[in-house]
Amino acid sequence: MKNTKQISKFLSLILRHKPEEIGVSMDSNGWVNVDELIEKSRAKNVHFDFETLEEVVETNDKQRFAFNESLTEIRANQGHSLAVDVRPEATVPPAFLYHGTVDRFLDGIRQQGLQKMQRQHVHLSKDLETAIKVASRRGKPVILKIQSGEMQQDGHTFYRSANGVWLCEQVPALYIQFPTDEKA
Ligand code: HQG
Repeated sequence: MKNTKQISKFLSLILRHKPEEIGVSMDSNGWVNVDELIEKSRAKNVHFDFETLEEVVETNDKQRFAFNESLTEIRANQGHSLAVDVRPEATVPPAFLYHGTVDRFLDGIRQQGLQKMQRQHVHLSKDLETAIKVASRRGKPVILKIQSGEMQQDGHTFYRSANGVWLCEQVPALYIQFPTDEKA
């Protein structure tokens, strides 16, 4: 009934370049109200409902769009010609997150905690599977359980990237649960 690709292209135009095309308001972080977007698009003869919008966000090959936590706002994740700040926003993390690494890094991590090394942030995941996959790039996975809830309460900031990766500046060793040492 509706072509998600066409809608995706239309959303790119509105959310990255020309919100004024349909007269929708956008805040300085690129967010647009979902109901307003649907309504004002309809007024310009572009018809889609919330379910279709959800489908476009979820299935988009390059994860071009994201909803806010409460699904009331939507924005493009990148590619703006408008001056908006689309850095991930600070978010309350789940109580625990995971980090997959390998044996040879454990001494360093015990001493300095998790550091961002060459990246902008330390990468953490909500599920074990992802952590295992990340670690497997380097060898036999060692999974660290991070007390992210407690960390956040103690004043550390967490971000969730558009593709679901959890990010932070560093993880002090005191918030890291190491697997029980099996060394004989
Ligand atoms: C380790 C891929 C010693 C850390 C994946 C990790 C992921 C320490 C390595 C994304 C340490 C850094 C991120 C310390 C941390 N001493 N070693 N104090 N602190 N390390 O690649 O998390 O392909 O920068 O355990 O999907 O492995 O880039 O981080 O093993 O999401 O799109 O130092 O990379 O995505 O390695 O992987 P990385 P990561 P992309």
